[in-house]
Amino acid sequence: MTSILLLSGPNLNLLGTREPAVYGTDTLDDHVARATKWAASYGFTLEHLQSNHEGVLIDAIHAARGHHDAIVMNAGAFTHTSWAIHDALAAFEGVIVEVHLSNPAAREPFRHTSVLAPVAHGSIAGFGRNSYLLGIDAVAQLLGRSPA
Ligand code: CA2
Repeated sequence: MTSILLLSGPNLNLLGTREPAVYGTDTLDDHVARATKWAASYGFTLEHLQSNHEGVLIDAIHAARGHHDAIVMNAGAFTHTSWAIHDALAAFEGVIVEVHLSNPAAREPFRHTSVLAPVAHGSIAGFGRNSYLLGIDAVAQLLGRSPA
């Protein structure tokens, strides 16, 4: 069965508690629950990990090799800075989709660059609570799958 690893980076555990105008009112648990159901509609399983620590995310990417078919990742602010996550993702042989709730290109200049985008198959940004679902749609399309 196709298995997706959903990774959430720093501060995303705060979703739903602050900045609703930027990130919406859903909690991370809400997003994960919806993403899990959406993945199941394709027959995919989904495992989620959130960490505020770069090394924990890197270890999870390494552990995904041979265990997951795809990584959907919202790396939070590590998106703009972490060449270490870039290198870890580059060593993953499956599908990689970068996801953002907001549209970083429309925000502060430091958010305009993603150092992860070059090693992702593609990026979804700016669709709020639908961004994670669109990320799963992208995995399905890349794997040639349609809803069950
Ligand atoms: O739009 C996204 O999904 C981001 O990845 C979110 C990151 C930000 O650094 C990226 O530029 C874009 C930040 C996540 C922080 O989330 C919070 C949620 C509630 C309260 C405070 C932070």
